[in-house]
Amino acid sequence: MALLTPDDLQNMTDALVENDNLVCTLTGLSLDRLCADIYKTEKKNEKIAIIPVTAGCGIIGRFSESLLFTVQHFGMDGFITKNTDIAGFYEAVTSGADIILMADDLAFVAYNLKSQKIAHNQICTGRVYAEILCRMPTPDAAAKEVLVIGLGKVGTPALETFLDYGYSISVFDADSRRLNEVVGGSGYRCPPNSSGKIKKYDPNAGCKFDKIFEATPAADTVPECCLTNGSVLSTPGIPCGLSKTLQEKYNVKIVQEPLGIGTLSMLYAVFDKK
Ligand code: NAI
Ligand code: PYL
Ligand code: MG
Repeated sequence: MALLTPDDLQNMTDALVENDNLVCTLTGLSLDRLCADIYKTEKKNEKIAIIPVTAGCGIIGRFSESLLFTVQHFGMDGFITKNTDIAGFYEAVTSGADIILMADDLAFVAYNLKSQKIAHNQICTGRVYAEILCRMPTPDAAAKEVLVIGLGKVGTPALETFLDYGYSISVFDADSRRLNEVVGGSGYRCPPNSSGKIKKYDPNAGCKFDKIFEATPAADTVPECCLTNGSVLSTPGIPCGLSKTLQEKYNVKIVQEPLGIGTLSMLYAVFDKK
């Protein structure tokens, strides 16, 4: 998994606030209302413990602080444990935490200690960034078309969401084996390609997309030929897959933030049902 750096998180607080406003403009729902509606859950004064983890590449500067900002920005009660790792887990439980957030190099999870619900960052991130596109009003209800670039652990759960909403999905991944797996509807976590709803993106076909989802660790993955004026790009991928030049040329609206949106999605995934 591509690991965040302290630099990635430098402007995270501003980015979360700006993206919350943009999502509200695009979908009519603030990020927390959107997540409540996705999972049909609600927050109920849960106490959220954030445990810094030293395993693997260790503590990432601004990581725990960014999680705490997210929790508090959306009106929840949170704290960072003074201890790390197992001692931090003990501290969280004995301090009365209801939910813990913790990440090593392979997994970032939210765990509800009372209900035992668990959520994974990659799945919840893919879901919420896809839901943002699905919940935007589409002028022509029949034209449910989306381009998905990057079919890894974040992009694949997004496909399930697009299929649930009845989208026709054009897909691209630099790894041709992965691309073929997804189009064939087999392989790791691949949703079945029901009724040929998932097809390979053909850059020579001249298709333009109002809605684009990107989840890769590479830059410049969004080609000019897929853009139209006012396209919306929903992208958890770091760095951004669209150059500044193309963003300005096509007036692209970009939903992108390095950590908070996915974290909020994880928290609502483990809250209790409404
Ligand atoms: P992954 O490694 O599972 O999947 C990435 C996919 O992108 C792979 O299938 C790879 O073949 C493909 N890819 C790489 N370069 C490409 C290119 N130039 N063109 C097209 N496809 C390309 O990674 P994962 O976990 O799905 O993460 C994707 C990105 O999302 C990473 O940048 C990661 O840091 C970021 N991320 C962001 C989060 C957020 O909250 N903003 C949360 C989780 C991940
Ligand atoms: C959750 C992010 C999104 C992108 N890459 C993922 C990542 O950076 N994971 C590693 C998180 C490690 C956190 C570190 C700490 O500070 O507690 N162990
Ligand atoms: Mg990218």
